Formats: sequence, C-alpha cells, structure tokens
Amino acid sequence: MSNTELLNQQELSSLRSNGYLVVRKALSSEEVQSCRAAIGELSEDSALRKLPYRGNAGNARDISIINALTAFPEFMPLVDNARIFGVVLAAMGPYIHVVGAEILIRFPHPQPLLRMHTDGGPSLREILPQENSNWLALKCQFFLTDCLELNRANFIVVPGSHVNRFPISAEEVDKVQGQQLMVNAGDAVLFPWSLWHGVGPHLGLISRQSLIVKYAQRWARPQDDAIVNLQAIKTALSPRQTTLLMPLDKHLNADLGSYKWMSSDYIDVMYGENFSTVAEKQYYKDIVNFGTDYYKE
Ligand SMILES: O=C(O)CCC(=O)C(=O)O
Repeated sequence: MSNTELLNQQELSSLRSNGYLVVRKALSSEEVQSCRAAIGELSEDSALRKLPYRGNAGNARDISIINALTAFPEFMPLVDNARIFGVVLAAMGPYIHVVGAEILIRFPHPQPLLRMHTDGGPSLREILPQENSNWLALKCQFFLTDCLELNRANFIVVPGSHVNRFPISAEEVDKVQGQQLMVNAGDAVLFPWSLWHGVGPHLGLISRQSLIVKYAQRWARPQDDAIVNLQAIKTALSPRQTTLLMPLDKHLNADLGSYKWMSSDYIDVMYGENFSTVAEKQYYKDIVNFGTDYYKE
C-alpha cells in the first residue's frame, strides 16, 4: 500500500464488492487482555449485570451493554484505532462521527444466537449504498475472544448483500444462507448497515465477547442515550478522537448537517498524521473550501 492510499486496491475492492472487511490484529494481545480485564467476568453478581445500560437481542442468548463508551471511557481511543480507521475513512469519507458503542457477550446456545438482519430496522432497510458511494453508517466489531471453529457464535455475513434489498418475509429470511467468519481475538470486522448479517449457534463453553463501535455520517444523531462530558473524562483524547466523539458530548451545540460547524483544520484533524498524504484528503479539502465560501452569502 502506498502512502497516498488508505487501503490497497485488493482491500478496497473487497470492501466495496463484499460489503465487509476483516482486519487482522486490529488489537494487540495486550490490548485484548486489557479490554477483557476492564469488562470483567460475567458472574451472577458482577458489576456488568448491574449496569443501567444493559440489554439483549430479545432471546436471552446474550447480554449487550449499550452506551459502552459511557460505561467504559477507557475504550474511547479505539474509535480511531490505527488499523481500522483507514478502512472507516475509505468507506465513509471524513464527515463522520461515533454514534454509539456496544459490548456484546454471547452465551453458548445450540440455536443461532441472532437471526439474519440488516441494521436500522424498517427505515434503513429501504436505503442501499451504490457501488462507489460513501456509506451512511458502519459498524466496526472488535473481537475479544476467538471464533476459530464453526458454531462458536461466529459472525455470519452474506458477501455482496449490502447492495441488495433484505427480504421482507420471515420465510424468505429463514432461507438466507451466510458464511460464518473465523476470527482471532483482536481481529475486527467492518460492515455497513445494509450487509445481511447474523450470529451462528455457539456449541463451545466460553461466552464470545466483542466490542462494536458505530459510525455514521455527521448529520445523524447519536444512538446511545447516555451523555458523556468529554472534558471531564480521565482518558486523554486526541483532537481526532474528540471530534469523532462530539455527538456524545453534553457540551455539543453544533449544526452537524451543514458546513457551519466545521473548523478550518477539520480535514487535517480527521486524516491526522497517519493518513496525511492520502489522495482523498485534497478532494475533501476542495469540497470544504467550495462549500464554506459559496454558502456564506
Ligand atoms: O454479535 C455479532 O457478531 C453481530 C452483531 C450484530 O448483528 C449487530 O450489531 O447488528
């Protein structure tokens, strides 16, 4: 990969045509260990079970901690993790932010843990990306435990389905066949709302753990409802991390749908030092310059 590209050509065409990308070793084994230590064990009386932000997919086969960055501010730096953020920029462009995060703990169970679906319910299922359009929303799922055999709560995808309308009847959904992905703890999978996906059965013994960071274009409102005060949190955040987390900040008072909120160094901040020479950066700088000047009057 050259330093003018966010992804190499093979990664880019795989992302665009399959609708997902597996990024190996997005987290080091030390990072995986520290995430798992922060989350802790899921014993009957563990702190996790008492968090107010607890939910599940509706079938008692998981615990899901929404508002995960409020519960665990130490995970905030993952939002621009060096291995995944180039993929996020390539798929979505720079006018994005984090709208939520979720920790998923999926229990052993002989039936599929989560039926095939697309994200965003009946509203977003009617909206599909075009081949080369920026994605509206993307999830990055960091795996914190291995799924190296079939039927270990593997994430299931239907490659290429992100540009097709999801079936509208239960009968048709039941016929959807996907691929169970094999991942190591530390790998990440990135996918848009419109990819058909689900979770397989779990015939193993140890609950599968993952952390999902949810990105959307900047006009979208946050999905998480707990509000954090970015200035008060103890984790040191970079300007890019703070910019990505702005919608979760109680000090936010910006018009996210227009050109007005953008600081003059917005594009430099988003591409940062690691992507400062990529070709897209100038393209987006030109759009900002055009927009801010033209719409002033
Ligand atoms: O737990 C998984 O692997 C899938 C999560 C999922 O389906 C979702 O976030 O929409």
